[in-house]
Amino acid sequence: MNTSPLAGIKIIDFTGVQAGPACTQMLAWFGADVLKVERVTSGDVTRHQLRDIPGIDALYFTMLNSNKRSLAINIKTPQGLEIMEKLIKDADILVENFAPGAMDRMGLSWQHIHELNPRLIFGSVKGFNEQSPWKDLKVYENVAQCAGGAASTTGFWDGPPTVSAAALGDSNTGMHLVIGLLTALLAREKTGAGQKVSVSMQDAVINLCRVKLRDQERLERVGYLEEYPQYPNGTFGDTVPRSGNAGGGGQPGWVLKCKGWENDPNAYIYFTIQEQNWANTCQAIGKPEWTDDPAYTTAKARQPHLFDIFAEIEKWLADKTKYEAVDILRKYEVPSAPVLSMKEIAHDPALRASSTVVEVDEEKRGKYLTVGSPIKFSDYVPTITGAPLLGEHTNQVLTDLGYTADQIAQMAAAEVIRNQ
Ligand code: CAO
Repeated sequence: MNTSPLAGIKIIDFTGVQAGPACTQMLAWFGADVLKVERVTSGDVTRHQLRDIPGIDALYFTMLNSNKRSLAINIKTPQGLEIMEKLIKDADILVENFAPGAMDRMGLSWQHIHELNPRLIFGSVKGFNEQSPWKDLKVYENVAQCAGGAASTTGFWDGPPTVSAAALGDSNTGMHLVIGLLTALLAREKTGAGQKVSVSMQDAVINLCRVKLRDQERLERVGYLEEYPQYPNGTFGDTVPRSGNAGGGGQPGWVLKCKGWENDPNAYIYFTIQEQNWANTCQAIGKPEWTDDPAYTTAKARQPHLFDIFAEIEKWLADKTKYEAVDILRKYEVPSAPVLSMKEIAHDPALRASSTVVEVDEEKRGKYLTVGSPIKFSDYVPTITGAPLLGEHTNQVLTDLGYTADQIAQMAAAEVIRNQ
């Protein structure tokens, strides 16, 4: 019980910003020994971005680098490269997400890494895959959301393409890489060999936008999408339009106003009309007469006046808070949820109890909130610790590699390394 599933797996975390760090952080939560290798000058750029306390590593960094150790070395020096090569020879996984070509320029091509340690699994994140005409581009979150089809299909039809607040380009790509790395670890059990695992941000976004690709195919075949607000009175072009808050599957849904919406931007619920639950839904919203009315009984009959139905439900919601409404709807098995603000999520006792949101106490920063593992195991509970200071573990790592105190001091003086 509570044996770390990845105990003994050594990971070199040569990543920055969000996509790579999100991947290695999750592996650290699962018990891997994750060593973050950073620039001596200032480390991962997120240490300094959007700081809320002067001189203290930003939350952007701490929320993506918990449970890791930090080694600060200049790989562009012969000694720095030598240290990295020693680490590679002894590691199970190396993960990087630098700009295209940066690894090669540092003398760390996949071919060289594979020669140094044929068992090592090499994880790599780039904006675009190797076949892409844009494979040389540097990419951040929203660039990937736009190139992956998410932006063109998000937002309202009369507004511009819209990006999501969810990190579909960054953390999502990191999660895809986690799956790839664990799969390669299993494969290594059989073959003894490591391999390169690549995930591009565009591909990872497309994977999450699969229902929109489904809709493109349907649109090309029949010329309309019956679950979209544009149906039946609006017009369809030749590409999947933005559909506001419409449900993405076969269950129509919409964001509906609740009591207090005039002053509270989040006094809304998401309401889903589940095909097989229509009779219950009518009971729940005080419209039992709709149950057998031919204008309402089937999904097809409801479709042309779906927004009139939602308007009626909003009348029912007018004197109910979002929580009261959901409490009623749950009794009738209507799929619904309150629209939660980040403030509500931050202070939600249930999310704390499940360790989905956790409080960490760090020596310098003090207490702060961060995310915990969304993956729950029956035999393992991850413990979320703080993030390392830049170079906090440099001395320890170099000593373990066999360097003497004198050598470490010389390297620190020459700025080959940085230690605390
Ligand atoms: N020692 C010496 N040099 C180091 C080093 C170390 N420990 N760590 C990094 N560097 C160097 C790199 O070699 C690179 O040098 P060159 O430019 O001379 O080759 C340099 O630091 C900067 O690399 P970078 O990739 O971190 O930074 P960037 O500003 O050029 O690009 C980003 C940032 C995110 C756009 C780019 O890394 C990228 O496109 N990555 C792939 C996609 C990705 O993961 N993006 C998501 C990031 S989350 O939004």
